[in-house]
Amino acid sequence: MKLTSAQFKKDFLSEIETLYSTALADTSNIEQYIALGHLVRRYNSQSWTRTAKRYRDHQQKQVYYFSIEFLPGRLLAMNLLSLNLLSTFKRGLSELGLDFETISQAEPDPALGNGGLGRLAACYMDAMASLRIAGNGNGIRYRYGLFKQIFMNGYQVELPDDWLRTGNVWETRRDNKSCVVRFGGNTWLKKQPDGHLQAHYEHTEDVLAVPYDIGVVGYHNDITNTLRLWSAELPPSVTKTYYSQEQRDRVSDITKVLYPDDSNTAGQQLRLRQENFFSSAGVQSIVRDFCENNDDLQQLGKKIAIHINDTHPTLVIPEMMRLLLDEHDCSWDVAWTLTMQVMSYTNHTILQEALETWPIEMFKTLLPRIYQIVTEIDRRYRRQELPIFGQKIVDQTAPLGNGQVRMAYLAVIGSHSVNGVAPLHTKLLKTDVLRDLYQVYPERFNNKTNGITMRRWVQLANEPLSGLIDTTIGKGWRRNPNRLQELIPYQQDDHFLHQLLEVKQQNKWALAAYVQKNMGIKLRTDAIYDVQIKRLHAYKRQLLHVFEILREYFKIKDHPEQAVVPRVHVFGAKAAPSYHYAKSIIKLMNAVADMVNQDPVIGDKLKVVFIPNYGVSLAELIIPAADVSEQISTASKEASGTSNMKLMANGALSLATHDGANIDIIHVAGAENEYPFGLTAAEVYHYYEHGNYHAADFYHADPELKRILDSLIDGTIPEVETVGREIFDSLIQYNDEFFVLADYASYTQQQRQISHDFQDQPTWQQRALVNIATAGYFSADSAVARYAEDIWQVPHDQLT
Ligand code: 26Q
Repeated sequence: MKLTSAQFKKDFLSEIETLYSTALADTSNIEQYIALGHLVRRYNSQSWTRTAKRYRDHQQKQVYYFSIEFLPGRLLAMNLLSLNLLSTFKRGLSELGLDFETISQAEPDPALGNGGLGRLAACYMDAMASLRIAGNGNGIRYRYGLFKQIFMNGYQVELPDDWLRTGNVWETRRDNKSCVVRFGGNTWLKKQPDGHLQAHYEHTEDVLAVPYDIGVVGYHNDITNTLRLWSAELPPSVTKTYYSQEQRDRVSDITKVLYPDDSNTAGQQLRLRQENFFSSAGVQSIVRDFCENNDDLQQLGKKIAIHINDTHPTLVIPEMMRLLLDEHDCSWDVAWTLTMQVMSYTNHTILQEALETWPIEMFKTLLPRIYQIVTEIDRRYRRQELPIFGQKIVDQTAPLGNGQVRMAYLAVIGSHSVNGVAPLHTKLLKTDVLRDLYQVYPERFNNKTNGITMRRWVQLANEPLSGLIDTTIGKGWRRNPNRLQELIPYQQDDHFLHQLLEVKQQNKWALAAYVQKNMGIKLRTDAIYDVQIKRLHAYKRQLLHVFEILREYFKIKDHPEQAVVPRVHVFGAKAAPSYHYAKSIIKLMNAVADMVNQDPVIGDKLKVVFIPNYGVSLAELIIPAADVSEQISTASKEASGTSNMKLMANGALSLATHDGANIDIIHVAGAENEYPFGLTAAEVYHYYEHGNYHAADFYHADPELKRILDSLIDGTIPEVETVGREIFDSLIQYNDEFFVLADYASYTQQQRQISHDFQDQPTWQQRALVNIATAGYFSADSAVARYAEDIWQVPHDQLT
């Protein structure tokens, strides 16, 4: 869009006047941010209206991406980038004596997700809009997002994330699109005069689902799609009658807070209520919309696609059946054919404990009609497949079994497509996690390797790098990240490599300034920035990284006179509040950081910074500054990983196991440009099969490793008496579930290699360049284009 900075300033000042009736000088950063938000909305409002109209006029097939989490990040700068207004706003504000960055940071970062799954959903929303796909998000408007993390005495403490306190400029409440979701009560079927069975309900608990829509702006293309987040309220008709506080709370509790676990824990009824709430509201609104624009239900599969992001929205399947059967008088067979045509499912996990199941008793009580339908799906599945596959396979794959509703099985049975998120992950779905269902429906399984939006993760987060790329190969890469490959010839260009190094230095300065200001730790910017940022999980093995720090620490203590290549270890990680072991590791990490950082013998040779409250905004600061990307999960445990891709695109070299998308990064950039190490998935499975892993053998065989482990329990590290023992025992007594000790030697060897290689900066920058140049392979646009072609069957813009 075209806008002069003079016009912008005029509009901005008038917005400030309208909102606050005061002079600009009297407004706070948050007020200035809100005024800018209003302005962006005003500039973009016609695009949003036009997009909806265009889709309707062309009867374009709609994609609905159902996800219980969305992690969009701050939207002001992102929307301005997409509208091509970023530089105009920056210039205009600076002419008014204001700093865009400062104002921008006043925006609350909506933490409506735990990690990779929620962020992937947000990257895909951005990609769909940019590819002109009629893509809609469907999720929950949590009143409180993921907890804010602080450290007290090195322990994680959780504070509520009151992100809506100052309002949300990006959302529009749409009361006229509300719908009612039923819970509990009794249900029965009554025969109609025409022979049809009609569902009846009594004593249900009715909840009003109110949608809040957020515009998702496509990149320079006049498209604005919609992310719809649902909020639970009391239905208006009953607010007049008396409702106890407890009953009111039961309703508002549904969308009060995001569950802070990223792997399954004991089935909580409230979680199931959340899942049914947004699944039911979303499907109701889709079918209502469809019927307003179509009169032939048979067209449903041609006009809409519903994507199930992990099992959390699986109830869209029985909910769609319920609407077609009960409200639209379809026969079972017609309803089932339509439902299957519409639904597709992505699995994001390998860990058995993260596969969602619900106790039948709870499920039946909370969702009686949905349960009836699931029972019928189960009965027909068994009847159809029993003669072909036999009792054992059918028992092991049916939606109902062992007293549980098995959500992943229901999702596979009700969808025409099931995909994993990296080639290894998809292979493991077929051979392990879902192997029996793969026997039944081999044609449904396919791979869709994850992707990230380069617009946020390079263009916005790393402006110095983006500018350098522009002046080197032009701006074509901004539309088509595959064109980053045009950088490859510059491997031989010393001037370019030097500029690449300067860009990295500049980004390190920015991170160092944040750390100095917020943590009081001074970092040098010529050190190796060694970064591990992700949820705290035993399988992600932050512990292995801590062992490397201890190894370096002891080496410097033993030989203070020896030269070392300085390093800064950067961590960001939240632990689920109920995950005791993960919280113990956080305490250990902070204790090691304090010990190292305060030791005068160590000085600035080695620093450890565990930055609290990791999230999207901190990722944008940390990733551009990284030299080394730690992706060190036990092989076979990380479905894909996506921060590995973000770090690669910003020129970090991966220190990585043969797991998830690491394998593909190593393949695409070339092993010579990364640091692969450790067991393969096959070797891990071999250990499982033969039961011949003995962690203690590694401990006794390697004196260096023994010293590190002993330091957890012998008083070397201050203040870890309890957690040190717990962690030591997990490795030696309980035989190291995630093979930390098995991978220790190859890991530290690569770390030594990194210290060696980093001293040759021209070669290091060459390799960084190859990572940047090949990262286009992991663009969300390419990933979403493949979903569009293979699964949703919707048209999309070609990348040029
Ligand atoms: C389920 C039931 C009850 C409570 C919580 C949950 C729950 C919530 C979130 C289960 C799982 C999650 C999130 C999983 C997740 O983020 N998985 C990651 O998905 C990424 C995108 O595909 C992958 O890159 C990561 O490898 C995978 O760990």
